Parts: sequence; structure tokens; C-alpha cells
Amino acid sequence: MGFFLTIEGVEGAGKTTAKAVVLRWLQECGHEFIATREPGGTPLAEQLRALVLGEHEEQVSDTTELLLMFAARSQNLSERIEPSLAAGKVVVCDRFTDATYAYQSGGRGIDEQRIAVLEQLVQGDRRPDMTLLLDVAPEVGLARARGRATAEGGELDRIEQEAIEFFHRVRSVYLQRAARFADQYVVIDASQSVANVEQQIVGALQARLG
Ligand code: T5A
Repeated sequence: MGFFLTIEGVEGAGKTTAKAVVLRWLQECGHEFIATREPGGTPLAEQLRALVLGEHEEQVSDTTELLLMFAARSQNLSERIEPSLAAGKVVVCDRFTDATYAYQSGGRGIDEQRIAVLEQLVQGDRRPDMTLLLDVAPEVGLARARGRATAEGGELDRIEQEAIEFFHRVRSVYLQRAARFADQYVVIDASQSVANVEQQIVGALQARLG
């Protein structure tokens, strides 16, 4: 019944780059797949993404941010993820609920039990079959994200503008979850060169799906 693969990490860890590697490998191996991202993935969920990552004149409360992440997720699940898994496809998702634990619990300080309640409400028993965690020091990731934003003439979004301590807490929760859910997580050393990171990813895919 399909295979649900998610890609996680702090800003600029290389998730977009990794996703391209995963999709190319799936294509070459003849797997049927779809690619999606969170927050986002459907027209409505992409509107929620723009809302939650955008700047506002008022303060966005932590609970509002949390609920918008799960609202977008609910839509992506019902419209794209669940139908694709039911059709036997591999679903590749750039971030999922592990990001909520890392950012809204680790980063913002929301009690993880509150996130667990929403996780169950929105997803039932659905959890990723495999998570590639691109692990890199936040200083390195943010420098990459800034470099890309400058090259593309873009700007850092609302969350990317948080203080460095925020991203250290995010990374720390990711690593704690990787240790706790060792069957789900594969930790990739994303401080390495693009070629080396690609090699680690392909090795992980061959071990699980090859
Ligand atoms: N969020 C999301 C929550 O708070 N809660 C949630 O529940 C969810 C789902 C979403 C934001 O929303 C938050 C987290 C985020 O703040 P996003 O779209 O996932 O944001 O985007 P970012 O995390 O900001 O990801 P980026 O697109 O900035 O970074 P990527 O995709 O990790 O990195 P990538 O591949 O674009 O690479 C960045 C730059 O580095 C280079 C690339 O060429 C690029 O220029 N690069 C490398 N350079 C050297 N060595 C390597 N190994 C490199 N890999 C990539």
C-alpha cells in the first residue's frame, strides 16, 4: 500500500536538493511516485503556506501557527497523500509532522502532547515509513539559505528570521526523534559536499526500496 517518505532538516540543510536526488532515483528504478511539500501541496494548502510563512502586522500566535500547519496537512493528506498511497505509489514529502514537533514544540515551546493530539486527529495512524533527516549545524544551513535567497533576489520568510537558538532547539528535537524512532529515521550528514550527500541518500534508498 504505497510508501511514505519524508525529508526533514533545518533551513538550508539541502531538502530541495535531496528531493531531486530521491525523485531521480525513483524514476530510474521505475517506481510510481508523487512529490509534495508541507506546508502546501494543494492549491488550498499552498494558500495556507503563504499565510503561515508570510509577514503580518499582527503577531502570529504559536497556536495559530500550529493549527495552520495542521490545516494545510489535513488538506494535503486527503487530497494527495492518502489517495496516492492507496494507489500504491511512493509519496515524497518535503517536511511533515516531524517538522511540527521540531519547530512548534522544540522551537516555539508548545507541549508535544498537544501536537500528539492534533497528529492523531488529522492523521489517524498515518506516519512516514521513512524519514531522511538532513542534519547540519543551523549556522551552515542558514548561511546556505541566505546565499540562495540573495542569488534568487528573494527574502527570508517569517520563520527563517528567528534567532539562531531557535534553530538549535529545532535541530535538537530532530536528533532526539531520530534516536527514538530509529526504524523510521535515516540521518544524513548534510555538512558534506552535494555529491557525498547524494551518495548517502542513494545508499539509504537502496537499503529500503532497492
Ligand atoms: N514548518 C514546516 C514548521 O514550522 N512546521 C511544520 O509543521 C512544517 C511542515 C517551510 C518552513 O515552515 C516551517 C519550517 C520552515 O521554516 P521550507 O519550504 O521547508 O520551509 O523551506 P526551508 O526549510 O526554508 O528550506 P530551504 O528551501 O530554505 O532549504 P532546503 O530545501 O533545505 O535547502 P536547498 O536544497 O534549497 O539548499 C539551500 C542552498 O544550499 C545549497 C543549495 O544549492 C542551495 O543554494 N546546498 C548545498 N551547498 C553545499 N553543500 C551541500 N551539501 C548543499 N546542499 C544544498
